[in-house]
Amino acid sequence: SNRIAVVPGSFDPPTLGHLDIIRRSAGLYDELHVLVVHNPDKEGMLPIALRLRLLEQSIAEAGIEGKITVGAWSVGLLVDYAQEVGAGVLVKGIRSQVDVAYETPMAIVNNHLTGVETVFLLADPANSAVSSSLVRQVAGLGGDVSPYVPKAVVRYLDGSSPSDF
Ligand code: COD
Repeated sequence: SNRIAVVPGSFDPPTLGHLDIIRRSAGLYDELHVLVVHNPDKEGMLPIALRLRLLEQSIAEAGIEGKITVGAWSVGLLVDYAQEVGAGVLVKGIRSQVDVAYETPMAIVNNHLTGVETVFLLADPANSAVSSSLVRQVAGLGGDVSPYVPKAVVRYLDGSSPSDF
């Protein structure tokens, strides 16, 4: 159904950019599945269970938990999960032409696979420089990432040592 959408990502860690896309998607759809997908091309920093917990806390602290389910997916195609939960839409955030170039072939292939549509939301310009990889790098070098991540992530990072990243 097109009233149910999946917002997939690595969320390693979740950022304010992710949270903005999640909040805006929740305004567009009746039911939202925020899905932590294991990306085989990216070596992860945080364990999947921790990303799930940080997402759940961030969503709850933003007060938008109503119609959102947080889950993880590591076996098989993203579109298989979408079919399983009856979602007709995948939502992706677009910061720049780089994101368009990365997302376009996936959107086409996913549509060919099951007919699922991909909806692109333009990133809030305030978040257009924010990425999980930048947050990992700044946190790993001991910098302040509080302008870029939800409070739950700040609390987690404050409790860990930079060498954990
Ligand atoms: N502002 C707005 N949006 C943002 C921001 C920001 N600051 N930062 C990230 N986003 C968006 C991204 O563009 C993306 O849409 C989403 O948030 C998640 O971002 P990341 O970095 O956490 O996740 P990615 O880019 O590593 O994506 C991982 C996916 C698993 C979603 C992706 O690889 C995917 O769709 N894989 C499909 C696997 C599959 O089934 N393949 C076969 C067919 S293609």
